[in-house]
This record gives sequence, structure tokens and C-alpha cells, in this order.
Amino acid sequence: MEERSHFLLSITFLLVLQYTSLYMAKLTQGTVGAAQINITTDQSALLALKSHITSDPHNILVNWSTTTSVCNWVGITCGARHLRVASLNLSYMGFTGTIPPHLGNLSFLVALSFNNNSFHGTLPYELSYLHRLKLVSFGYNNFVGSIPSWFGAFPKLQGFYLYGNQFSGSIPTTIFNLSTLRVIVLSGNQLSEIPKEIGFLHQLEELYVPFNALKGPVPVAVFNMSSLTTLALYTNNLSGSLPDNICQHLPNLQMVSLSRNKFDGPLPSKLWQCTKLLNLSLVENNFSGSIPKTIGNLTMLKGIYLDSNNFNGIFVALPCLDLEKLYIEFNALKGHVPMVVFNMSSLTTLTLYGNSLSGGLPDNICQHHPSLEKVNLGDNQFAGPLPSKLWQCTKLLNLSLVENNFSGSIPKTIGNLTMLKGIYLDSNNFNEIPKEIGFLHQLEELYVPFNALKGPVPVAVFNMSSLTTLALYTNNLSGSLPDNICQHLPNLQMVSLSRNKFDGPLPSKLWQCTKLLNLSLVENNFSGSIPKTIGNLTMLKGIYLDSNNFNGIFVALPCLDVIQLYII
Ligand SMILES: *[C@@H]1O[C@H](CO)[C@@H](O)[C@H](O)[C@H]1NC(C)=O
Ligand SMILES: *[C@@H]1O[C@H](CO)[C@@H](O)[C@H](O)[C@H]1NC(C)=O
Ligand SMILES: *[C@@H]1O[C@H](CO)[C@@H](O)[C@H](O)[C@H]1NC(C)=O
Ligand SMILES: *[C@@H]1O[C@H](CO)[C@@H](O)[C@H](O)[C@H]1NC(C)=O
Ligand SMILES: *[C@@H]1O[C@H](CO)[C@@H](O)[C@H](O)[C@H]1NC(C)=O
Ligand SMILES: *[C@@H]1O[C@H](CO)[C@@H](O)[C@H](O)[C@H]1NC(C)=O
Ligand SMILES: *[C@@H]1O[C@H](CO)[C@@H](O)[C@H](O)[C@H]1NC(C)=O
Ligand SMILES: *[C@@H]1O[C@H](CO)[C@@H](O)[C@H](O)[C@H]1NC(C)=O
Ligand SMILES: *[C@@H]1O[C@H](CO)[C@@H](O)[C@H](O)[C@H]1NC(C)=O
Ligand SMILES: *[C@@H]1O[C@H](CO)[C@@H](O)[C@H](O)[C@H]1NC(C)=O
Ligand SMILES: *[C@@H]1O[C@H](CO)[C@@H](O)[C@H](O)[C@H]1NC(C)=O
Ligand SMILES: *[C@H]1O[C@@H](CO)[C@H](O)[C@@H](O)[C@@H]1NC(C)=O
Repeated sequence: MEERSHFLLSITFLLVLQYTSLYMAKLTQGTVGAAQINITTDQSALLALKSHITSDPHNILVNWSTTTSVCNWVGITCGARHLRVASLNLSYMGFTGTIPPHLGNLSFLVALSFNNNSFHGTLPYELSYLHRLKLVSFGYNNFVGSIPSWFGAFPKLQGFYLYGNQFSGSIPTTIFNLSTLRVIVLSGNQLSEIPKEIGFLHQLEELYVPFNALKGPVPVAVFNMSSLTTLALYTNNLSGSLPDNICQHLPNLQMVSLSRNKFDGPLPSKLWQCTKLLNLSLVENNFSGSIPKTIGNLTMLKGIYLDSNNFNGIFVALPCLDLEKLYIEFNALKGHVPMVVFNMSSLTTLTLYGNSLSGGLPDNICQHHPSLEKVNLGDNQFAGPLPSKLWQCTKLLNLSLVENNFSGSIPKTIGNLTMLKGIYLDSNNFNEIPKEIGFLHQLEELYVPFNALKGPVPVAVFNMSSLTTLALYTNNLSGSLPDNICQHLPNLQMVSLSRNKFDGPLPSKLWQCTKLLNLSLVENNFSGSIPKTIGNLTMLKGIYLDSNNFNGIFVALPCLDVIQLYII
């Protein structure tokens, strides 16, 4: 999406330029050897291309008929004055074929794009004759081998898009002579090197080389290209650390994504000098140390993604941030979460899963966080009760606090969070589910297994009509299942109440839970016979009823396709 919008921006710009430079284009038409080059030449070049297209599933090329001017052909735009082909855009046409050398005769071509087709083979050297090209866009085709060095022959090139092919080797240094280049998008190839000469590109704004085979350190020159706004090198095997002065040299950076590489070392201490930074993604690397507190100066920053590194200290100066997303899962953070983290009022996502954080949640956490939608504090050492003012997080969709030491009752005010879709409280010490939870009519998943819940489950739980998953196993709950549970919870797919003290019979109308996939009731005191209408539950894949007091077995399993059935 992002790439396409750059592409559109670039082309708009190109077409504007094209019209303003028409005076220079004049009507003089070039010559190659003795032959005159005119629109007829363009037509033969395009017909040569047509004859090299071996598959045209949408019958688009029927349109390329010699009875009309090439300027009316689909995918062709001619210049208004010189009436020669200025743009050839065959993107998303489903073509299979090769590129003939004749395209090199389209001497007025400014933009050449055939994204998302299945062109293959080699790119002919003759394309290098297209000296007016400003945009080259061959994304998502099947080109292989090295990127030809003759791409350096386009002195006006601004946008260079070769993403989604199988180009390998190094990026040819010849293109680093193209001082007009603004955007390079080489995502999803097998390139192994960015040469240091890239530093010659003094106007380069966006460099995308993610999903390649880059390895070793990023050339220092890249960290010296002051025009860069986007640096996207994620999913490679790059290593080394970030120069401490990176932001002094790259003051225009807005997007940095170096995720899924082998970078290490600390974050630059002067990160605050990257004043335009919007998005910082460094997940799955070996960055370490503390997150510098000066990050708090980056008032434009919207997203910080630091999952799966070795950060051990959390920043203490975030209050100015207008941050929306903060991801620091799977790191080595420890101690209490600084209060300021709970003061960022624009935060929508807070994920600190898999650290060693401790302490309790401040009672007013939601007062400062009215926009929170997703909170994941799982797998830490948080303790104490949940804040009673939880209801102030009115936009909360997803709350995950698994594997901590939270205790006490789940606050009644949870019933006011009517947007909630998922509650995940596994492996804590909660002892009560309040009946107010029944107000959560959008709740789809309720997980409170491995806790200290006791007594009967509030009847209201069996009234949450959107519920698909009810997982309350390994607690001390008692009571029986309402006979009409499936009438009220028709969407149930997974029910696990194993290892509790439930008793009574199975609901006689269990067959009304038509979407049920998995029913686990082991180690309870359920009794009576297993209703034969269970045989109507054709989606059911597993039934686990062992260690109860059932006394009659069902006799009607004709349609049932269960994979596992335990009634020991
Ligand atoms: C193009 O040039 C050829 C000669 O190469 C000539 O025969 C033809 O008339 C020209 N066509 C136009 C449209 O000028
Ligand atoms: C080709 O398509 C264009 C518009 O997409 C149309 O104007 C032109 O008439 C078509 N030509 C033929 C020969 O179908
Ligand atoms: C090229 O064609 C595609 C598909 O029709 C279109 O989305 C895109 O905007 C076109 N690009 C240019 C530069 O006109
Ligand atoms: C373009 O091709 C890619 C890769 O084959 C595919 O994922 C994407 O959906 C295609 N886009 C369109 C608009 O066809
Ligand atoms: C870059 O351009 C200069 C002169 O314009 C030329 O001498 C040099 O060989 C070119 N370098 C590459 C790598 O193409
Ligand atoms: C990184 O290197 C490892 C081992 O050399 C290799 O298995 C992996 O595919 C490489 N990853 C990328 C994205 O190139
Ligand atoms: C960084 O750029 C400056 C000026 O553009 C230049 O003087 C310096 O040598 C460059 N440093 C590196 C390491 O490329
Ligand atoms: C910011 O980075 C994250 C993670 O890499 C990505 O999912 C998100 O789309 C980026 N946001 C913008 C606005 O580019
Ligand atoms: C950035 O923050 C530091 C300390 O938090 C402060 O000393 C400095 O003046 C700030 N710089 C800017 C440009 O805001
Ligand atoms: C919470 O919900 C209860 C019951 O619907 C309602 O009486 C109370 O006013 C709500 N509280 C807030 C703060 O919205
Ligand atoms: C359930 O199965 C019984 C027989 O096993 C059948 O008579 C009844 O119509 C079925 N009900 C539904 C709703 O499928
Ligand atoms: C231009 O393309 C070459 C192939 O690269 C053809 O051999 C030439 O015939 C063609 N020239 C004209 C005027 O069409």
C-alpha cells in the first residue's frame, strides 16, 4: 500500500514535469542511424512487446489494434505536444511474457511500469536508451539475476521500484550516480549488499530494502544521507550497532525499520535529535541497555516497536509523547513501570508482555489513558488488585494480564467496558468474577483458568451472547450448568471447565450449541446420562468428560466426527 502511494505520488509529479518540459521536447524527433524515429516506431515497439506477451488472461491486448493510434491504447499515455508515448503502464494486467529490446525505441518514455505481472527473463540492454525515464517500476514480476548496471543510464530517474522479484547480488553502484533519485524500493529480492557508494545520493528520501539477504554492517555512508526520511531494512541479516550521532546526520528521518536483523548495542543517546521521527521499529534484534530518556522529546513519535531485544531499563521521560503504540514485549525490563508510562493519554496499545516488571497498577491508570484499546502486561511479576477505576478505559477491546500475581476480585466496573472483546487473565490469583461481567455483550473470549476462583459462576456469565470461548479450568468453581446455556450462548465454540467442582447434569439441549468444537469438563462432579442429542453437534472435534460421575452413555453418534473422546 505504502509503496503504491509513493508510486502514485511520483507519477503525478512526473506527469506535471513532463508537461512543463514540453518546450524543450520540441517537435524534433530523434534519429537512430538512418531511420526516422516517430510514433510509428513507438507502435512497432509496442507491437513487438505484444508479440512477446504469451498470456493475456483478461484479453486486454485486443485493445492494442493498429486501427487506432497507440495513444488510445490501454496502458499508454502520449505526451500532449510531441504525441509520442510518454508513459507505459501495464501494471496489474496479469501478463506473462518477456521484454523485447524494441522497447528501447520508445525514446520519449518518462514512466515505465509493469507491476504485478509475470514478466520474466532478462531486461534488455536497449532499455538503457530511454534517457528520459523518471520512473522505473517493475514490482512483483519474475526477474532474476543481477540488477543490470545500465540502470545508471537514466540521468533523470527519481523512482526506482524493483520489489518482489528475485534479483540477487549487489545493488549496482552505477545508480548511485543518479543525483535525482528520491525513492529506491527493492523489497523482497535476494540482494546481498548495499554498496557504500549509495552515500552519493544526496536527494534520496526513501530507501526500502527489506526482505532481502543483506548481511554484515550497514555501510556508514547510509547513516550520513541527510535527505533520508525512510530507512526500511527489516528482515535481513544485518549486524553492527547504530552510530550514536545517527540523528545528527539524518535529521529528517520519519520512519526507521530495522526489525528482524542482528543489530546490537544501545540506542543512540541523542535519539531526540531525530525530531521528525514518527515510527521506530527495531523488533527481533539484540539491542540492549536502557531506552534513553531523551526519547521523551520526540513529540511526533506515534509508534515504538522494540519487542524481542534485550532492553533492561524503561525510559522515565515520556510525558510529552503523543505516542499511540508502545510495544516492548520479550525484553529484560525490570522493576516498576514508571508512572509516566501511565500518563500518555494518546496511547491505544500498550504491550509489555514477557519482561520482569513488578509492582501494582496505579488506581488511576485509566484516567490518563482514555484511548487505550489493547493492553498486554502478560508474563511479568505484576501483583495486587486490578484498579477499580478500570471503567475509565472506555475504549478497551482487549485486556491480557496472563501469568502475573494479580489477586482479589475482578472489579465490578469491568462491566462498564462494553467494547471488550477479549479478557485473558490466565494464571493469576483472582478469586471472583463479578456478576457485572454479564454486561459485556460484545465479549467473545473469557479466559480465567489457573486462578483461585471459587463458588458458583455468576449466572450472568451464561448470558453473554457473543461468547465463543469460556475457559475457567483449574479453579475451585462450583454450581451447575443452566439447562438453557446454549440458547443464551449460541456462538460457543470452546468450553473448558475442567478441574473444578461443578456438578449436576449436562444441559439437555446441548445440541443448540451448534458451533461447539471442544468441550472439556474433566475432573468435576457432573452426573446423569450424556444426552443423545449431542450427536447433532457435527462441528465437535473433542469431548473430554473423564473423572466425573456420568452413568449413561449416549447412543446416537451418527453424524459425530469427533477426533478425541474421553469418558474414563
Ligand atoms: C514515421 O517515419 C517513417 C519513416 O521511418 C515514415 O514513413 C512515416 O510516415 C512517419 N510517420 C509519421 C506519423 O510521421
Ligand atoms: C481501448 O481502450 C480505450 C480506453 O481504455 C478506448 O478508448 C479505446 O477505444 C479502446 N480501443 C479499442 C480498439 O478497443
Ligand atoms: C498504472 O495502472 C494501475 C492499474 O490500472 C493504476 O493503479 C496505477 O495508478 C497506474 N499508474 C500510473 C502511474 O498511472
Ligand atoms: C501483487 O502481487 C503480490 C505478490 O504476488 C500480491 O500479494 C498482491 O496481492 C498483488 N496485488 C494486486 C493488486 O494484484
Ligand atoms: C558516475 O558519473 C561520472 C561522471 O558523470 C563517471 O565518471 C563515473 O564513472 C560514474 N560512476 C559510475 C559508478 O557509473
Ligand atoms: C540469515 O542467515 C541465516 C543463517 O545464515 C539464514 O538461515 C537466514 O535465512 C538468513 N535470513 C535472511 C532474512 O536472509
Ligand atoms: C558524511 O557527510 C559529510 C558531508 O556530506 C562528509 O563530509 C563526510 O565525510 C561523510 N561521512 C561519511 C562517513 O561518509
Ligand atoms: C510503524 O511500524 C509498524 C511496525 O513495523 C508497522 O506495523 C506500522 O505499519 C508502521 N506505521 C506506519 C504509519 O508506517
Ligand atoms: C530534550 O530533552 C533533554 C532532556 O530531557 C533536554 O535537556 C533537551 O533540552 C531537550 N531537547 C529538545 C530539543 O527539546
Ligand atoms: C457503570 O455501569 C453501571 C451499571 O450499568 C452504571 O450504573 C454506572 O453508572 C456505570 N458507571 C460509569 C462510571 O459509567
Ligand atoms: C437432532 O438429532 C435428532 C436425532 O438424533 C433429530 O431428531 C433432531 O431433528 C436433530 N435436531 C436438530 C436441530 O438438528
Ligand atoms: C528499434 O528496436 C530495435 C530492437 O532493439 C529494432 O531492431 C529496430 O528495428 C527498431 N527501430 C525501429 C525504427 O523500429
